[in-house]
Amino acid sequence: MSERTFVMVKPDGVQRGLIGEIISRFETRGLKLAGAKFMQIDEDLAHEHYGEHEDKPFFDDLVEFITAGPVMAMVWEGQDATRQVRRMMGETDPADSAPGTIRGDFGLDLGRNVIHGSDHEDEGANEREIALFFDEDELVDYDRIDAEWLYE
Ligand code: DAT
Ligand code: MG
Repeated sequence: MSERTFVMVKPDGVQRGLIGEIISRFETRGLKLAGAKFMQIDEDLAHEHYGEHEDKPFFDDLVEFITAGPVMAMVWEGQDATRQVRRMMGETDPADSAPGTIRGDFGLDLGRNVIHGSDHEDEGANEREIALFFDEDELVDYDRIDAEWLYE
């Protein structure tokens, strides 16, 4: 079933010049870009976005990291998009991520893992995160010209 998911190139990915490479992977996979915003996350948004981790010992470092520089926030759409993006990202820790995944190809350290994607095991996380970063009118509805060659 086609769905939208929230994806973000984190400040380390932006600073390391990986935006294009990461977008390219999702594009060539066949996912459709529905929205994009190059932005700076402030403290409040960081707390809301990572609210589930508020009680974790790494929370302060996580907030500091995600607000340390601009991010590329995006919405990608397609069949099973949330789970497929997570599979392309790899594991939370780049050190455990298989080569060929984004974190496995571009990261080494848990605290610098390049990319965020909505958790497919957390029901509705994709919709919640999209709403946190995007207004409805910032998302675009259109067809990719290759859609009939991507889907049976
Ligand atoms: P993911 O980003 O794969 O969804 P998560 O939601 O469990 O992982 O955690 C959010 C971020 O917090 C993760 O990208 C990196 C950081 N993080 C997670 N577990 C950590 C830990 N044990 N120590 C330090 N940072 C951690
Ligand atoms: Mg998560």
